Amino acid sequence: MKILHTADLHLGRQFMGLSLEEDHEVILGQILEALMVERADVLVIAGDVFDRASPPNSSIRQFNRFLKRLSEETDAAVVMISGNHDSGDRIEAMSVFSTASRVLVRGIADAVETPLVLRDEHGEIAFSALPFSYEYAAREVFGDEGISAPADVIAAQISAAKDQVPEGARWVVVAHAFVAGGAVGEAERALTRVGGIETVPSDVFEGADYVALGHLHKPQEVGARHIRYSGAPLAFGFDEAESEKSMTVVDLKADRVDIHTVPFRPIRQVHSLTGAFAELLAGTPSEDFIQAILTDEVPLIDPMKRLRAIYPNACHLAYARQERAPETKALGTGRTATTPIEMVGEFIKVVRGRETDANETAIVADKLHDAASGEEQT
Ligand SMILES: [Mn+2]
Repeated sequence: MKILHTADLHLGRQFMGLSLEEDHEVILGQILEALMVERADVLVIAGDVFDRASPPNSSIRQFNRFLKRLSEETDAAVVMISGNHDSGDRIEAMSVFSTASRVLVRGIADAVETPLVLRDEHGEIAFSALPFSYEYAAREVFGDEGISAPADVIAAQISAAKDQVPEGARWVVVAHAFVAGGAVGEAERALTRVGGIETVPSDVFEGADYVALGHLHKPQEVGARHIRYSGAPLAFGFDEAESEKSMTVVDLKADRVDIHTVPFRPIRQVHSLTGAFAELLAGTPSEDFIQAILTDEVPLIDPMKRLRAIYPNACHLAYARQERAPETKALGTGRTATTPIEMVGEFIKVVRGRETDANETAIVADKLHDAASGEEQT
């Protein structure tokens, strides 16, 4: 049985304010391609399908198109859970009409944890899909006031799941959690709302033949070779510059798992360039996401605009000697601004050295109103 393990798609996410819709489109195509090339029997998406509970309609449509192609162009079974960025109810909605024989979609934790059972030449394989759940929700679902940390939630879900695994079947667990020992980046949101320990010990998965994890964005194993994060398909920040993203292909044999990765080929990569401004301007033009760290001693005039002539997706600029940067001139001299209009006024005053006039204030007020009421269609 071959499993293609992915996670943390974060559809709808932006990179420093730039849309990743095209990047995601290409990545989704590569998942379908890998399913076919690898002849995978099952696609696993281990949570964080979307970047937020209410993703843009364009992202929902994008995912719907992906699911349609998945069902029309492949025979793969699908096992999918919600992650901490998802609305559990939104993901759960996709389970309503799914065929129990080849699809298991779970958005909301349940005390009855029925697996998807598939067969290969070696026998049965049970897939337990454990949706992400906060502690307060799990306390209600499991009727256990003692659940006070993510480790307790997973332990309750695992215990419910284990009961339902058929005798002699191999067992695959899909979960969205921070397993102790994993390397965390800057893009992962904390899994506990009240603070405290958010990690789960890897031995909670005792007895599983493979654990397909979501949450940490770097591809990695934790605690054992068969407990793995596939990682996110795209780098979402400059802390992930130059990192390679991949899917994990798991070949589940009778008594062992063979694991290899299939790299994603993103249309835009993430680079952090350090050097003198003149050197960077002489570099090879690129559409990649660029962060420039300038080593120049003297502040430059509008360096970002000139950089973007070579690197149109340059989106962050800093000076190695940060104290010289004109961009870091502090706001907050004078009294504290209290309303959005006052804040914009303070900003304009710092930038231009004079107060806004009545006409400018009216324009600002008008734009703020449009933004607040969501009518700005640009
Ligand atoms: Mn994530």
